[in-house]
Amino acid sequence: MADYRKMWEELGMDLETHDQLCAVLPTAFGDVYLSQENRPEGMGFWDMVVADVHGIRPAELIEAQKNGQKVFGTFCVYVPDEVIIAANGIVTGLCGGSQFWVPDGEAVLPKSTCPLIKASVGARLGKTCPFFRIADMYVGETTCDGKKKAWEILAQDVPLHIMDMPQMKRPQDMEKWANEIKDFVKVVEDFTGNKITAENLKEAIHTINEKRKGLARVYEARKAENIPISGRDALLVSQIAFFDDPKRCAMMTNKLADELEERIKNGVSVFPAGTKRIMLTGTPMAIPNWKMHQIIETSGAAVVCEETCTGTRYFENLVDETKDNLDDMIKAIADRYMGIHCACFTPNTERVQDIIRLAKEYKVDGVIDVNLKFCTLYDVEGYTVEKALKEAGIPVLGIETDYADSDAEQLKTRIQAFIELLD
Ligand code: BJ8
Repeated sequence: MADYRKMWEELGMDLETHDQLCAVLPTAFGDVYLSQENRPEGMGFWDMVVADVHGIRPAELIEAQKNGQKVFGTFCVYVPDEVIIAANGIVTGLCGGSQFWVPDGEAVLPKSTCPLIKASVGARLGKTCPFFRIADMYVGETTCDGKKKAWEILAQDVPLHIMDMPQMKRPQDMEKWANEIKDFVKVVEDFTGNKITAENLKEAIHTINEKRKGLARVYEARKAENIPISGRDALLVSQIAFFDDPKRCAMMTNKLADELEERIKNGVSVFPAGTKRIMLTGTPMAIPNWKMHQIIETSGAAVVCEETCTGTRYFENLVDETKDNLDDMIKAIADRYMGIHCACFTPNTERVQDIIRLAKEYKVDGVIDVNLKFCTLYDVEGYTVEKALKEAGIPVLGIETDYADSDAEQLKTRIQAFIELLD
């Protein structure tokens, strides 16, 4: 690992505490990733990125800032990257996925808050994540109550713009959302000093669509009977996509997809024939949350799809690239993002339809509905999701967990029992 201490120091990070995180991450990564056999060669890129996750990309972002670019930190897949990229800004994900950050979050938040929020706030307040230190502006959204209130804490010393999400998808809500994006255009223009034009927005739409297509190709390969990539590796690709440069992400995912397609042709699989195929649905798994994938894939099954925001919800559906004027493009962006079906909407029948569709497309033997503790939205929606899956004859197991390892053994027992029951 290169030495980034000077950079972290200049970012005002708590180096001593950060050292503790740096000490545990390689072991966790080694246990989950490097212990796998027959991984695609293309994963070397992602291994390298994770090995220096707080070094390589942060250094690039700082370099870009020196050249006048602004970095926007986001927490949700509803924030339209296209707008930021059009204004020559950079987007980086900020969601926290490690138990390491939770205690610092719990110092200011109720314990009964979802771990994703506690970890994100903890990463910021504990000064142990360079991305939180680097971002010039945070972009929040009004998706769930916990996040809405967390913005008030996170906004203490960083400019924070909040996008007001509709709660329903009626025509008036769609119009409101398009207006919200128009306001965001103005905010980004003012903050970057760069005008968003039809030309640069068109180009940004194309860039982000290409990134989505690359990710979609990797996922498409997972539909094959011989599974060319593990769920753990595919998850890592999605997680890093939130941080990486979008053009490089498109290039590397396409390169990986080439290899996966070749593996399919040659009958190469990372799992023995007959391995049960599992789809995960539910709350997002921010890096380095690899817990469920690790448990499932060391229990004799393979994860072949994630209907989550670190899965299909991140890349499915493209923005229409045929529009030529700014208003039509913004409308096209609004339409595409309203095609994401998060549990923060009511009703949310489209998500249930997506889950059934994906279960069939990926030929899964069973679905695990996994929700982060204290996420009321996904927990309550679990009732509808699980009922629909049972009606469709697809076995389903509901799980509630957090980032801690304390329930790992118990989860493993339940998951093994579930896998054994699959036909
Ligand atoms: S579009 S899932 S990224 S809001 S933070 S809702 S887990 S209690 S993350 Fe999300 Fe956007 Fe929806 Fe996707 Fe629950 Fe936790 Fe809230 Fe969460």
